[in-house]
Amino acid sequence: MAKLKERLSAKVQEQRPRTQKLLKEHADVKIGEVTIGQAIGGGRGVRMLVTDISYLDPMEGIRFRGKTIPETFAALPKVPGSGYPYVEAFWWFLLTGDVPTNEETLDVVREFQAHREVPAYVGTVLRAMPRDAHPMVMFSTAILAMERESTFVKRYNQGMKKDEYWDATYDDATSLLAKLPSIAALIYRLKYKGDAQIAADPKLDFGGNFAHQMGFAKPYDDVARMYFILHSDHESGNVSAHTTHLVASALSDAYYALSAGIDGLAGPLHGLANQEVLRWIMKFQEKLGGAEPTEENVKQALWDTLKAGQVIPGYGHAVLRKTDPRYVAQMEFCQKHLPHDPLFKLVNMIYKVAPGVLTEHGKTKNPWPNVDAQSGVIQWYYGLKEWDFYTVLFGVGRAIGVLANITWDRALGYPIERPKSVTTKMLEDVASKAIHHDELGSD
Ligand code: NMX
Ligand code: MLT
Repeated sequence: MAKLKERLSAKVQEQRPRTQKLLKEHADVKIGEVTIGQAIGGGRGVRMLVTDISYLDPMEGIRFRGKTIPETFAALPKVPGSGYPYVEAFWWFLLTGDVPTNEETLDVVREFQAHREVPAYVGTVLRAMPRDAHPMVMFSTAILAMERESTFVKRYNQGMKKDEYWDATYDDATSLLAKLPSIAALIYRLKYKGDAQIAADPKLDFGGNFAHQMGFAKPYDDVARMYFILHSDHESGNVSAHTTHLVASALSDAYYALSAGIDGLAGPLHGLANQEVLRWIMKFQEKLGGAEPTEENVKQALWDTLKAGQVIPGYGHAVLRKTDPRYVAQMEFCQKHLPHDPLFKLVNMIYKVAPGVLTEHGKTKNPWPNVDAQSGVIQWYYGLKEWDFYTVLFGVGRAIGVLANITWDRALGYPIERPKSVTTKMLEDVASKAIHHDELGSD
């Protein structure tokens, strides 16, 4: 058994009694209440999901297993000659909450290498798709096409016991995750490089092999490692994580669940915002027609966007109320590696101006930038200029978090998700005090 699975098994045995005790002895204890505004308004602030893998504080931003982004990068074993950790070490850390040793990390590296090969039929499926299919459609389709590989389904059909579900989910998650960088690179080279594919290098790690198969030289391997870790998890309520969790709760396997989660990530209010940021910037530069960007013309373009009834991509957040620390981490990377890049300078200028414009506009609860405002600049600088591919990069990273989450969902026996609906008339009756909310029933 892989070292990681062994450790995870011990953690599962430790954690299960805690969840069982809460359910058995404290199931009626309230952790909040739901208002009409929350029921209509996308469940904002409703505490109804449980995960120990990451937590998002509105002011501080994300912590992975209790660690901030800089603490996470500092703690995990680094790839030799690289400033960034192995993605494989991060996977161990998200699953177990423990920082792996170098030896443990290399065990995961070998496990991923053993599962890296993408079935040939995935290429056949992707090549049969229209060449103008969006890369996110191709990514989701590739994942879904591999569903026939699911160990969970095979074992389920053989009568697997409920307390073994996590074990089969772990196997599916490992096999799927290990293939994602190669699938992403296959899509990239198929769509933009005339289908000139680059074979995997069996010696390389997750991030290193991705850079290699994409055809980008160093330090793109570090960019990839940083990018995948930063985008991995943002607690459970975001659309991609919640969708993956929801679909998996029906015991749909990891392939179905991740493919659905990726579909959610493809929305412009979620992960697609990273391509929208680049699109906005390119349109803005086109309008300038060679003139220098200034705070004044940036401000004007932001107002034009708002007045046209559109959102400023890369700004705002459903939970965060300050600059996203993932934005800061990428900004610091740019300050170190590409301080004089014109696109980076422009993004900084937008950062200077946009929060004021959005505050004056007066709608958004958070005028500060999120992860997507900065991420395209780095890709562009290193030569990845096909911005409609950017959300696939987000998707490879997000898979790490959501696959860790559904493994734990099955370990802790979380049931099928099925919140209750009410009708508009019921809300009107409660609002007018014609009935008390207790009369709506509790199921
Ligand atoms: N530009 C213009 N208007 C905005 C923006 C923005 N960046 N952000 C929020 N608003 C508006 C929002 O559309 C809403 O308007 P209305 O009342 O007319 O419906 C109002 O402000 C209140 O929204 P909030 O409560 O502040 O935000 P909410 O939680 O509903 O939505 C986002 C959060 C992230 C969907 C929203 O801020 C947004 O659309 N941002 C731009 C797209 C983006 O960058 N998404 C990426 C998020 C991160 N990710 O990767 O997923
Ligand atoms: C994410 O990383 O999922 C986004 O920031 C959106 C969110 O957390 O709601």
